[in-house]
Amino acid sequence: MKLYWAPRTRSLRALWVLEEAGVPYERVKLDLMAGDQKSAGYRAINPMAKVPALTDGPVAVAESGAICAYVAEVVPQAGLAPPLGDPARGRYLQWLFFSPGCVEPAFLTKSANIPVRPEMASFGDFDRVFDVLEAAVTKGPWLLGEHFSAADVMIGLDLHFGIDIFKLVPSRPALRAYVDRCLARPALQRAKAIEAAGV
Ligand SMILES: N[C@@H](CCC(=O)N[C@@H](CS)C(=O)NCC(=O)O)C(=O)O
Repeated sequence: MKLYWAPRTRSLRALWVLEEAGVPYERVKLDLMAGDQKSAGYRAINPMAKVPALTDGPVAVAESGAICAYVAEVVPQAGLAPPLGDPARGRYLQWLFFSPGCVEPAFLTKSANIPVRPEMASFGDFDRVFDVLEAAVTKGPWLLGEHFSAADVMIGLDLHFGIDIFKLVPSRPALRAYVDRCLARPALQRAKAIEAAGV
């Protein structure tokens, strides 16, 4: 697999899931300031001209959530997704989609101060999103209980960024503890080290 990425972006999700998968992969760093993401060659991989994107032989997949799902599927031995037929797969898919479907628009509308009508917004309202996540991670250690999954990569980084970086989400004890469990994972530490080294 080949990961197209850039430091300090949503690429960290892809780096983390690949480090969790524990298989070799190649990294291709894009210089976003130089506009590498807008080249015709890269647009053939991700027509949105954004990072991250992943190729795997003839396969190309963009969107960080889809990359997490793809890696979990092609490296089943890493146990990053409940298999088809496992009842936990319902919640796994729910939390994977919750990140782009609910958390991202909640962050965007909050930070841009855009008023939304809860019954019209995909995410309801900001507080509801984080109340629901708080309930989901309170028992722990992971969203699916004892089983760490690719959904924790998406939601864990959403909460890390929302609390620690953007400072949009109040640091409630259960959310803080969950983020700390994520930050303690060696694979996330390796991903952050790769990001810091920029290679
Ligand atoms: N929905 C996409 C969002 C990707 C995205 O927004 N990438 C940003 C960096 S975090 C980017 O490539 N920005 C460069 C640009 O738009 O030129 C995903 O989750 O992968």
